[in-house]
Amino acid sequence: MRTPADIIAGILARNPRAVGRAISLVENGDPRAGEILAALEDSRVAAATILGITGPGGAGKSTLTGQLIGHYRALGRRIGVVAVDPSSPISGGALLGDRVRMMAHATDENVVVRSMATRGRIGGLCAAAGAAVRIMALAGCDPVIIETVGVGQAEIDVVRLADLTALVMAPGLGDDIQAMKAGLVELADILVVNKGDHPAAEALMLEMTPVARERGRALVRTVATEGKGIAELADTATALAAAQRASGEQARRRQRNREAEAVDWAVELLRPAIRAAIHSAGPGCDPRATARAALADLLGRPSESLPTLSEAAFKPIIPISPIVESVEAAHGCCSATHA
Ligand SMILES: Nc1nc2c(ncn2[C@@H]2O[C@H](COP(=O)(O)OP(=O)(O)OP(=O)(O)O)[C@@H](O)[C@H]2O)c(=O)[nH]1
Ligand SMILES: [Mg+2]
Repeated sequence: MRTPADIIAGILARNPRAVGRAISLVENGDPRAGEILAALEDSRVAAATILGITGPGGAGKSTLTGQLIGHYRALGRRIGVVAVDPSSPISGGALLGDRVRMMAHATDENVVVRSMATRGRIGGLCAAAGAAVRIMALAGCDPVIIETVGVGQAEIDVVRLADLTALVMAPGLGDDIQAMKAGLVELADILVVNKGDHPAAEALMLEMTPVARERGRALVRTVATEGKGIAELADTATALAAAQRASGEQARRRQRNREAEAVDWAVELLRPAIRAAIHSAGPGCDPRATARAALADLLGRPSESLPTLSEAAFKPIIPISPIVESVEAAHGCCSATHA
């Protein structure tokens, strides 16, 4: 299985090794990746639902993902899971735990699982994970689930990869939930209160009910460890995905996501040149000024033509507002609140 044509044939034949090989070629920037990526313009990829699962560490994302796999397998579906690992030493153990949980499906060839590292790159997740998701879809996986380990930026990145995103919350996580509410509640399509068996679950449901209603988001209560609420969660995702497909929202989001992926690749491509320009300019005493001068040099433009640092420096790395607008637009046409 050496040529791109062989690998593509293998993916179409649902060979898990071909799927793994294709993802590795994209991840490693292999020249053969281009031909494989071109093959992903396919009706099977368009038809599959890409479901993002995000939320703070310990909320139960992996347990829920395991249950969703079981649910979809019982329906005879083939499932892909891309588990995103921010590669931090802190979360290393968590990912290992996830792998152990996925082992329940390890011998099932209709469950394709791949862990991907963001390698500490800011916004670097999309670059290869987007391709991984589409490769799995081409191999007949539907849905493809993208699950993050609950750490910072990756939680937002996952929104850019998915057709729809479930934000998993749980009682007793404290400050994390507050942080979640600030940003991710705006971006998520489905709010999940997991650990519904916890004594404080009712309070979190009461807190989230008006939040979901105001924003027209679905709200689902689950007990992942017991499989409760899983069918409702899956049905909600299916209904939302169908509505998004019918309204053209899915196509809009995929276009947006492709653009975000292209931005990531552009930054990756520029990185060595930026590093060289900064190195040759010398360290300087203000790293921000050094960055600006190096970039101006690289672009062959006067530095006055670049945005000022006060404009650029404190903007979020991902421009969130277009995503929020797009999510709002989607919910305008398909608000399904199961509170
Ligand atoms: N009581 C209870 N415990 C749960 C439930 N769901 C998950 N847990 C437990 O919560 C812990 C964390 O679950 P995970 O599925 O690893 O959570 P996660 O969100 O994937 O965590 P990270 O990968 O670290 O971000 C585990 O010990 C689970 O068994 C639930 O519904 N009720
Ligand atoms: Mg996990």
